[in-house]
Amino acid sequence: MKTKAAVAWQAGKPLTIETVDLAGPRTGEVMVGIKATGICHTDYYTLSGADPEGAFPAILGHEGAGIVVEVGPGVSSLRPGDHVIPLYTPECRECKFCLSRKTNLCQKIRSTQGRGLMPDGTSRFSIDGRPILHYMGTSTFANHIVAPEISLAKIRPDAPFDKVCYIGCGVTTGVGAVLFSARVEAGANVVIFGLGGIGLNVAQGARMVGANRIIGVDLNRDREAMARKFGVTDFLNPREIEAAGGNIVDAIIAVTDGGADYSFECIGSTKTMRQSLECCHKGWGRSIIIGVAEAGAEISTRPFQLVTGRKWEGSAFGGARGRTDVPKIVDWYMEGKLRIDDLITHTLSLDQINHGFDLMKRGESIRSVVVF
Ligand code: NAD
Ligand code: DAO
Ligand code: ZN
Ligand code: ZN
Repeated sequence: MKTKAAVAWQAGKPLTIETVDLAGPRTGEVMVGIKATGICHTDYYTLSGADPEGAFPAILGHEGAGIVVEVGPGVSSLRPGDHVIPLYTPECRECKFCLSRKTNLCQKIRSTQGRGLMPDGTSRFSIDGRPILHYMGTSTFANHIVAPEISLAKIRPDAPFDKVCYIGCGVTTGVGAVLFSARVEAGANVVIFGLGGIGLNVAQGARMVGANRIIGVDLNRDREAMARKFGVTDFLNPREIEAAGGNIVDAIIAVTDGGADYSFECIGSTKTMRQSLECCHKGWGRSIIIGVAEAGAEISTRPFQLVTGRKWEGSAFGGARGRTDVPKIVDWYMEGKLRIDDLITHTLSLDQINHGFDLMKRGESIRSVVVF
């Protein structure tokens, strides 16, 4: 079939809207009509050329929601009409990683997904016979996609696509990091570095579990009002603290009577990753790295920070097992336990998608959503 998509032809160039050929689903695959997609920092990271796995031409996008149109042979858990959220972290429930119960990083289709291909090593997208690569197993900047069954979470049919698409990455990454990766307990002191599309969701996750102080750190003072709405109790701007002769780590240690029980780095800077570890409480504080740093970057600290009980960890897709946990997160939103609407600051059409990237680069949006 023919469908419309925003195609990334090469790194650093704007996307162009094209009519794309999409081949039907093969064994274990499902065709989905995408109804809405968020634009995430990671799409920009790949488009900029900084992503070592980034390959072109490709159809980016990994934060979508839509409706099953057709299922291929052997598909048993989905049928046409089901509402779904595509998963860049699949859940096969049978690989060593899934069976370990220690990680959400299913590896069943990792090697082909990382090369922009379906599990059989080919692409379903093409233009004039030239293959166009998939992206993160999702490619939600296309009006229709084909994805593996294990990369689709079935969600309730009354959830609005233009809001719950954000659960495909940002909401789950932030809220999940608190609930599934760190398992923050009520009464804990939480520090969040970076109050953007991910950090604000860490904040609402921390509020959900009954954290005590939720300290938000951001250079952009405009983020304070929104952060307070999402649970941040204290806002710290490192530039203002430095201008007054202090430093952010000492400021956090002072506010928390010794340091954070949990800190979350939601920026992707190795400098703030170090601060995120060193602001942790001696003996037990845990620093969870969510931000993705530039390729080849390295982190450092004095090893004595670890000897004295601070822990450095990471979280991908919030530690969520997508097919199991994403439907629950959609329920939490529908039950009013999570807020999404305020975070979606811009709603755009597909042909405005490059404007969505510009808003994100200028720090003017939290989330832009493209509606098909
Ligand atoms: P964003 O741009 O919306 O937010 C980043 C925030 O950090 C902004 O508010 C900015 O003002 C602030 N900031 C920048 N430099 C700072 C500094 N030195 N000190 C304090 N604040 C600073 O980005 P986002 O969409 O929230 O994504 C954050 C990171 O998370 C990115 O690196 C992204 O690639 C990554 N990410 C990780 C996962 C995962 O599963 N681990 C998933 C999605 C995104
Ligand atoms: O299993 O090796 C692997 C890759 C897992 C990918 C997890 C991606 C998390 C960070 C990237 C940001 C996603 C939007
Ligand atoms: Zn994302
Ligand atoms: Zn698996």
